[in-house]
Amino acid sequence: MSMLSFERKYRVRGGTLIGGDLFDFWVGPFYCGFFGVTTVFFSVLGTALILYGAAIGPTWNIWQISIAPPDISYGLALAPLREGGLWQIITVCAIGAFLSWMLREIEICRKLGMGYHVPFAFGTAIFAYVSLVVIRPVLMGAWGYGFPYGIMSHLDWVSNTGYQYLHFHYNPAHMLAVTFFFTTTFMLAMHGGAVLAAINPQKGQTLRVTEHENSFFRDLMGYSVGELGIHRLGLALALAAGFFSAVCIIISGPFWNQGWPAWWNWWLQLPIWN
Ligand code: 07D
Ligand code: 07D
Repeated sequence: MSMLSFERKYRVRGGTLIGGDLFDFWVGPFYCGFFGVTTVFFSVLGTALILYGAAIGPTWNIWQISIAPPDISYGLALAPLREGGLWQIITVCAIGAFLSWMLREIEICRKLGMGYHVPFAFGTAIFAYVSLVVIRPVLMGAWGYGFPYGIMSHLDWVSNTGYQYLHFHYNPAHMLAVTFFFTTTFMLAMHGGAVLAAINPQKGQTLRVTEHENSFFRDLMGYSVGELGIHRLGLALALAAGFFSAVCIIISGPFWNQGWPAWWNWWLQLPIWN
């Protein structure tokens, strides 16, 4: 059975959240759906506005193009296009496109009768982005706290924002996020390695199965999290990385406005040291 005829069996009507049958069709291998249309709309408009911003800006150098948010003095008001208004509309387009993509994932899950794990995971990435350009700026009282849209300029923003808190590594939620990111890659490397070692044998060698992977880890360290468990663990670690990233930036400013090293003074003030 070719892949396409196999897929055709699952390409059923229904499961849409909005629009009924109107956009319930496929373009080649891609499902359309109402949210496919809105994704295209927001992405095309957002990209066109970035290109417009580049055109009225000083450079076409891909690394240096930057669409900056409004000055802090604009607060939470709308700014003129050339003074951050573009950034504001592009932000709306970006959030519109990301949410549309997530809702399209949900519709596909509904059609296939699958769980919502993938859209939930993407939702965590969207939450991290929204925490940077909406939640924290609103809590701080100005859109100017959002990051600029440029390949190098957004790195400058991360560095500058980090140093405003003296030493961002002392932010406890940043510590958790970093640890979860590192653990995610560690676990993925172990899992990828274990699967390849078992099911991708050299020519002439025998294929091994999941039980061999389990036995490997039981032999190695007395415990294997199991076939389903490793994927639960992977998802949980990755989601925690994104979640604590969002937390670490939301608390920087709105809930803690000194240097992060000073946050640890509670440790020095513990009564046991007296
Ligand atoms: C591999 C999936 C594919 C996605 C890719 C990204 C664009 C932007 C823009 C032409 C893992 C596609 C890129 C569509 C094109 C123009 C104007 C995901 C994979 C390949 N960053 N960041 C990068 C974004 C933030 C930080 C690279 C986006 C925060 C640091 C790429 C966002 C902070 C470093 C990029 C975003 C931050 C980067 C590679 C949104 C904290 C690097 C990304 C929407 C999160 C690295 C020059 C990658 C680099 C890098 C994109 C937000 C920090 C350009 C779309 C503000 C420290 N970021 N970033 O592989 O080399 O992601 O930068 O929030 O060192 Mg960034
Ligand atoms: C926001 C991206 C969302 C993406 C979406 C999708 C498209 C479509 C299309 C490819 C969250 C976009 C899709 C555009 C593409 C096609 C076709 C992901 C987002 C929705 N830090 N730090 C983090 C480390 C330092 C600082 C997070 C490490 C310094 C600040 C992570 C180190 C200082 C902020 C992290 C380190 C500093 C962060 C980023 C080491 C600077 C943030 C990951 C080893 C002097 C940011 C929510 C993330 C954050 C953040 C890691 C160092 C400052 C935990 C490992 C000490 C200001 N840092 N950092 O959030 O939490 O991904 O953002 O030194 O704002 Mg840090």
